[in-house]
Amino acid sequence: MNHPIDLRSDTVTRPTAAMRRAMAKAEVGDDMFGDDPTVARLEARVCALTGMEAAVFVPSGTMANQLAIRAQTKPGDEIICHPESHIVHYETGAPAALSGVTTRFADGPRGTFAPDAVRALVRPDDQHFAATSLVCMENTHNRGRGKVWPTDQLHAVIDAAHSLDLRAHVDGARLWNASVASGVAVREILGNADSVSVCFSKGLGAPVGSALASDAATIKHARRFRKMFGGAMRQAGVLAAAALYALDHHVERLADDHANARLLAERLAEVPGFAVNPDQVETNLVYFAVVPALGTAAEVCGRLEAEGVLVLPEGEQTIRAVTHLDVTGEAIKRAAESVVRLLGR
Ligand code: TLP
Repeated sequence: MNHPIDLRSDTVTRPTAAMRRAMAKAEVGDDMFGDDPTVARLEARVCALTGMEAAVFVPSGTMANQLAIRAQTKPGDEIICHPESHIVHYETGAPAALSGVTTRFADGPRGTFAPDAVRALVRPDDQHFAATSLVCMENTHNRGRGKVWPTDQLHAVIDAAHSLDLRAHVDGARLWNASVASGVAVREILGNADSVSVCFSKGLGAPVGSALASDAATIKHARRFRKMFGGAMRQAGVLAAAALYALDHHVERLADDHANARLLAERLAEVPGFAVNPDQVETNLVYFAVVPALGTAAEVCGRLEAEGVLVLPEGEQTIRAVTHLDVTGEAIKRAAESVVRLLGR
């Protein structure tokens, strides 16, 4: 297999030559002494984009989410999340392990939920109960097949949280995709949210890096936990330079990834035994179900790998394909042809 078309995740992108040049030129210093000017520039940029007061650069989206939880809850508290959220599904039980909190599930279509779900789940102020302290939303929603939260609904959940004295966090690993797909600026999407995590290493194509943004007191608190969790870095300006380059050059082009995802879904919809609705492809994630007669998702992924197309099983019969910076429209067409050739008979 010479050049596999890698659709496993938008995390697989490699830094471009221009991004590497920006990294090589970065001014750096020891960030633990507050000496790295490029990290400072990135954090200021994140504040401007999100409308938040302060931000902290961290190695991963997982760390950004976990700092948000640790800094806005106390051990023994309860948080409200969608059952399919990344925080619940893919962060190795970290809310319990790192923050000592329990989780209640607000369910709803494709990773979204209604303000009423929050009202129904919040615990009364009574000595028997865990104190509910934080609501987490994810936009776009990964396991919700790249769903963009309707902005009004997101704001209504934030308002409901605030009226109940809860904080509201947005996992915005792919908030850039939500913004490009909806045409709504990131800060407008966030409205009155209390904190947001954003990633530079997904669709934006940076090799490493995420940020948590919030009010100054929360970020000050989060910096302590960043150190405690082992995520405080030194000459991190080389990484921040990649993130700044990505913000300057790789945001608008996410529209290409969204168009390619749709193209892929339209082609896959023609394969008998594949269930995918192209109209539901809002951003860069394509989830499709395969009928058992074609094999399990893992078996189908194995056969596709032999054809040079890498995708991920996301359940017994479900497969995820993700479009990104390193796959062109041409490559997507070739990937779709391989699938049709292999399975479309
Ligand atoms: N998601 C990864 C995997 O962990 C599943 C992927 O390939 O999609 N929030 C959301 C919504 C995410 O999708 C991810 C990564 C994260 C947080 C965590 O980011 P990292 O991988 O930087 O810890």
